[in-house]
Amino acid sequence: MFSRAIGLSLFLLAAPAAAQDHSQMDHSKMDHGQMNHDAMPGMEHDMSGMAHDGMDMAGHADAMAPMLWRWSGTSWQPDSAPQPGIHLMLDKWMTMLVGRVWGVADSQCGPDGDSKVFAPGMLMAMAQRDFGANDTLGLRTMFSLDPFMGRRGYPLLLANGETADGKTHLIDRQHPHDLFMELAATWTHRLSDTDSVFLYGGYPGEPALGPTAYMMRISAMDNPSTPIAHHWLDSTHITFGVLTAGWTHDGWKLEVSQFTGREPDQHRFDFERARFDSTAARLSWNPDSHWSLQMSGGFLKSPEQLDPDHDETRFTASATWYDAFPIGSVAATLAYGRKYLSDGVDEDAALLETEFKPTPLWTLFARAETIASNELMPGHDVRRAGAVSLGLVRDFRVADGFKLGLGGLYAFNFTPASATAPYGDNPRGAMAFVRLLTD
Ligand SMILES: [Cu+2]
Repeated sequence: MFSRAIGLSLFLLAAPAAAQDHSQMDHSKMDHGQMNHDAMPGMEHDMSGMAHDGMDMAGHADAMAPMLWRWSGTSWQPDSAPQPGIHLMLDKWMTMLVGRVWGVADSQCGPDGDSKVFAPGMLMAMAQRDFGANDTLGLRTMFSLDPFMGRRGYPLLLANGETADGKTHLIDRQHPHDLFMELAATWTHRLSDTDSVFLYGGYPGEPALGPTAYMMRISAMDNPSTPIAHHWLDSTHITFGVLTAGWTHDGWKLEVSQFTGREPDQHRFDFERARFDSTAARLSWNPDSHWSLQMSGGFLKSPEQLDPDHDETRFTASATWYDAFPIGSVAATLAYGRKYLSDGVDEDAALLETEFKPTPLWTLFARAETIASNELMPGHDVRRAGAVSLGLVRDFRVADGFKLGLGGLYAFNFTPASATAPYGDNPRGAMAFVRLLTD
């Protein structure tokens, strides 16, 4: 009953947000022409030398080649979303460095809770250059500091997915990510002012499935915690072997990936066998500079190391919105994911998250999630659970291009009755953190 109440309250939360966002969308269409001013602040000068003439008119940087892959994999976010990072021109190469290192003190309450101090983080370096008027090569590397926290990751009530020992499911803990999160190259060929085609290869890389991975998602960047819905939405972001072909037309993108279905194993420093046995397709649409929508579906061959006989069919849909107002900037994502396992299990998850920055040095963030999982229950019974978290960060500028932040978050968890793990009466979680990041 509790889980139904959560599902309903999420829906009630999401519906007015969606309605409100819709009115915002009409408004934002009117200032479509302003896109280039709020897109990628700090990069306008670098961009201008390389931008193609059609860019101002079309208003979709992605379709026009420069900085094609600003986020994880080949995913899109709103064109107006600013990307923090250090941008440099090195001869003909446009380069960008993004880094975030956290120190987190984590405490999860209840019998299955635990405490830990750990240091997650990510570093991303990308470079791209044009060849002639119509071709662009992009290279990207993305590293995670997670493996240094140990194979059991960190305590996070209701998190489930992957394994620490190759034998048991990791439950109520978030697994560490692999050291090599993305080593990828893209080749983009521009066909006209509005059309381009591209090829993307990653080992590891991210297939065309799901929204932008949470660590690069504009509505989640300031939250040190992984969404418990991660394995229903964007968990394929580290895949050992991805090949994607796509076509962009103005604000539309259609892409197809062939990739390795198996999730990374518990050895987080290594490279794993590329199998290219799974397929995904994604349709993305940026109707204006403030919105990014996607629908995607995939067939994953034997994704689970602990359940290798079963395949998965996944469907996701998401909408991300970003806008800047006199009182501050707002980013939000509403996402839904559903997994159909070949043994008949049907599980879904929904997420609504938002970040509000009244000034560049203050961030308020919130996330509400619901998951239906078969790993939280004995006998693999699918049960619903949920979490709502709220957080705050205060940043300080410590050097040119760098910010140091202090923050915290508090999470309320809604646990299934008679779950495998005893959760107690107050399944809450809290994190206090310090972080250093590129601005
Ligand atoms: Cu992940």
